[in-house]
Amino acid sequence: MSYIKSNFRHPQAKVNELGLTKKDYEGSLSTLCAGCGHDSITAAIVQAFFEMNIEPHKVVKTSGIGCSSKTPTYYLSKAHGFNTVHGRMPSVTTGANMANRNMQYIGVSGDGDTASIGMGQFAHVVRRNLNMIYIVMNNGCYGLTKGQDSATADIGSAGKKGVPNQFSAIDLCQLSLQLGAGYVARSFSGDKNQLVPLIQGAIEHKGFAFIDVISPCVTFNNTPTSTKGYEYVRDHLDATGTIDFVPHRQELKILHPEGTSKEVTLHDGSKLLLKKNSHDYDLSSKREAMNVIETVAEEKKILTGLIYLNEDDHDTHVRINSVDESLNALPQDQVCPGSIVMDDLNESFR
Ligand SMILES: Cc1ncc(C[n+]2csc(CCOP(=O)(O)OP(=O)(O)O)c2C)c(N)n1
Ligand code: SF4
Ligand SMILES: [Mg+2]
Repeated sequence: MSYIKSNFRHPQAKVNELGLTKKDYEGSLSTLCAGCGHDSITAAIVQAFFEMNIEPHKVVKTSGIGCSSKTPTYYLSKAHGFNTVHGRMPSVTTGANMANRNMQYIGVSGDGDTASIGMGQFAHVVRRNLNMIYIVMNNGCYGLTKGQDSATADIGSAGKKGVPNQFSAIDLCQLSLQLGAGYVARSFSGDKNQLVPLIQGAIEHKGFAFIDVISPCVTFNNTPTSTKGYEYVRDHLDATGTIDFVPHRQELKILHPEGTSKEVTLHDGSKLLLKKNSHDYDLSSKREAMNVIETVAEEKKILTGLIYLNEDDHDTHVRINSVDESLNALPQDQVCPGSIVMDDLNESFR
């Protein structure tokens, strides 16, 4: 069920380069619990796309099943969307992307949707390096079905029922790194300043961009004994550094005086400015990224920020050498080989 929002627009509301206001990037009113971290991630997605001047109808938003997977209803109402079966968001997004590579793909999922029922699909969409943003709204539980521990719940962590989780957690950033993702980041729903530029960097990245966002479930997993609750997460954050996104046309010096930041140039010439903290390692080194995640986890902290970036890898379309045009733009003789070719093909399998 979704509720209709008022259409009122403040006459002086800020507009972007397309003449659109932030409201044009929103969706229906959220029906999630008040204070749910997922709503903050929705707000960050709205802001990121608004600031990047992306036409909403050029976006495809997909999701699986869960409170997290309901959120596409709350952003980009003019985008194309598909709310798939539980854990099947990757395959549906892959199909859409294969049919039309000229759209911006954003899939959102939950820790249950990704790390349990959808694990097989997740592994393969990463290794194929599909050009998409994949956001996991990670609350360590199955929020929609009343808070059971998920596969990302830390061992010993206890939600509302007070029973400590017995099993070790899957770290989705480590897994993505191992499977070959070129853009790996982690953030916290309560840190919009960090999350918005991370989403903007992911939009520009050509290939699979993974963002694990710790997003507390206020109803079932926000207790003092839970390692995914607001208080615990706030007290245990350890960022790789601060981050700013600079669109390709904007002057760098406006944001940072020279010498204080490390620049990473993205595909279209946009830049990510990273002000490193003590974890000063080579972002393009998978080994070093793995090492820093492990080191911070051993200190019982949560590493956030951009963790790994490899801009040189080829996305699925380059690897399979597919056509540039979307399939619906191709003439009939190119999409249909004709009965003679089909007969020959069938014959070759006999
Ligand atoms: C095939 C199938 N199995 C089980 C369910 C029940 N179910 C609905 S949502 C969900 C888990 C949701 O957890 P998560 O993906 O972490 O999302 P959250 O609600 O925590 O945001 C489950 C098991 C289902 N809808 N479909
Ligand atoms: S049950 Fe938890 S995850 Fe679901 S909307 Fe409520 S707070 Fe959010
Ligand atoms: Mg969850």
